[in-house]
Amino acid sequence: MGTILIIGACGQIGTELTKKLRSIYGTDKVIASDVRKGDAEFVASGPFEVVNALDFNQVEETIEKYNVTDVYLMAALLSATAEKNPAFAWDLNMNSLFHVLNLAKAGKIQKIFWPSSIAVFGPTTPKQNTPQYTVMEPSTVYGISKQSGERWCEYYHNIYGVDVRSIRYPGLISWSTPPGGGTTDYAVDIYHKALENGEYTCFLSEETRLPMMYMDDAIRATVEIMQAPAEDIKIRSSYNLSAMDFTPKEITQAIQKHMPDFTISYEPDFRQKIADSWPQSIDDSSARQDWNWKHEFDLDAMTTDMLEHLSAKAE
Ligand code: AKB
Repeated sequence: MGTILIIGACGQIGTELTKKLRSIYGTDKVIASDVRKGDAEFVASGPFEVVNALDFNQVEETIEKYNVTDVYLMAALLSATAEKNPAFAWDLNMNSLFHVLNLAKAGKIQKIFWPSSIAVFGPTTPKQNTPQYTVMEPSTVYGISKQSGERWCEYYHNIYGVDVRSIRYPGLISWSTPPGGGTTDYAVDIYHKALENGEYTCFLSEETRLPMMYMDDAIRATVEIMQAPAEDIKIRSSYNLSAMDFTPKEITQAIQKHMPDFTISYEPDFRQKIADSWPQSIDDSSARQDWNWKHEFDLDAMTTDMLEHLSAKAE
């Protein structure tokens, strides 16, 4: 394997993915890039390039400069932010994908990872244990872009032989990097506010159930799908992926096991409608069968780990 390029490396997933891939393949083998320099310590921790994912020439030049073989395209506008800027969200989420798919089609890179999301599903999708193949009528700009992207990934694989691999991430929860404008962000914020103030006002209602995953599991899944033999990756649109699902009320109860005085109140905003259009739980049996996916963290294990790390960080 040659060099890896991560586009959107300063975001919630990109930061942790960069660290993980560097620990596996070596610091010099993993080039972090983003549209602007993020955290100074992160930028100084290994090779970093300023790359605008929408600038085809810049992406191509970076790939040539470092003999890149594998690209992880993590740049995207998430669900809540995308609703505020639909035209830019469509431009970024689609055209950055076309750039890397076309570079792979031209033989300039060998392998692509591209994240999809549970947002590809919509209000007409079965909500419980949502199957891999089902009705998909997303009602958000983000969901429409991710569903279209999935179709293009499969097309480039079938027609041009491009080795592109993808996961439909659920909501991701991490202690080290803040989330970037999603509907599931409350499940990160709640831990911070519990430790800072002992109370939290949630922008979703107490019974809103959504599929979620701890970042450690999400990063491991990303590495594992990319390391799997090509013939094991039978789905070239995107794989359903699951670990846990919970409501704001249930995550509150999990936190209260450690902090009995923690309280929550509810003030649902525009993100409630987005959450209501998404599945409550996901059937990921194809990922488990095809490339041996297994999650490790449930709600209680994640809550213990989050509170431990965030408390240590605050000291
Ligand atoms: C979001 O809430 O937009 C993301 C996602 C589920 O893809 N976390």
